[in-house]
Amino acid sequence: MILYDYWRSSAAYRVRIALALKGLAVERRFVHLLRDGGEQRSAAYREKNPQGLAPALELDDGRVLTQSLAIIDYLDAIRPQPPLTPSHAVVAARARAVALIVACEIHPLGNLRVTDYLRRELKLDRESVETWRRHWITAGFEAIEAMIAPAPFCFTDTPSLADICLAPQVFNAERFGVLLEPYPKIRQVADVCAAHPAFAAAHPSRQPDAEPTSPAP
Ligand SMILES: N[C@@H](CCC(=O)N[C@@H](CS)C(=O)NCC(=O)O)C(=O)O
Repeated sequence: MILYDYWRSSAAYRVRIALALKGLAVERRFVHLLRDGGEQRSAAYREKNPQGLAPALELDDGRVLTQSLAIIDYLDAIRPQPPLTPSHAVVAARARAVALIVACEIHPLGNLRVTDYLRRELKLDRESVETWRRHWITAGFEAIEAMIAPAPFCFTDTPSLADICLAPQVFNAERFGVLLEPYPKIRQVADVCAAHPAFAAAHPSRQPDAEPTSPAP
């Protein structure tokens, strides 16, 4: 399998965590989100992912999967151990709810193409865009803080989809200046994730395409 990846893509980061948890090795191809107007927008990459977003996972037969949560569901199906969905139905629903808050209601509002649109088309200045981004992260984190019950992961003693989505979002939040002090449970889960080898291996700073000094998009 080939993962189309970018070190600082938090959606790709989710897939990297899932791959590491499952012990699945993949070939990596890097899609630079800022170079040449964004390699994700190139015709060649859109043949892989018509949305022009990272990540994408190309299977050995050439078929391509997109959307990080769908890719993670696929990995869970082909390699059931360790399971990423809690066995108890209510806990599973709660874990998925946290994952969906991150993936559907925080991340898309601060995504590169959205913030580009705010700047270029709606003429918002940089500070206004950063205020927008922090607003939606904060709204999501307030809800997640009220929902999770660290055990020591969000709901369970092993990582679930909730943790796989939350840890990369915490990385993003810190990158954009959202302080975690008001969210002690999120902080606690993030620290537990950071100490887990699969999460550590997937961290942006550990990726071959990492650029520690590049500016925030
Ligand atoms: N919902 C998608 C989101 C994918 C996504 O937005 N990826 C970002 C990086 S985290 C991206 O490629 N952004 C490029 C752009 O906005 O142009 C998923 O979970 O895979």
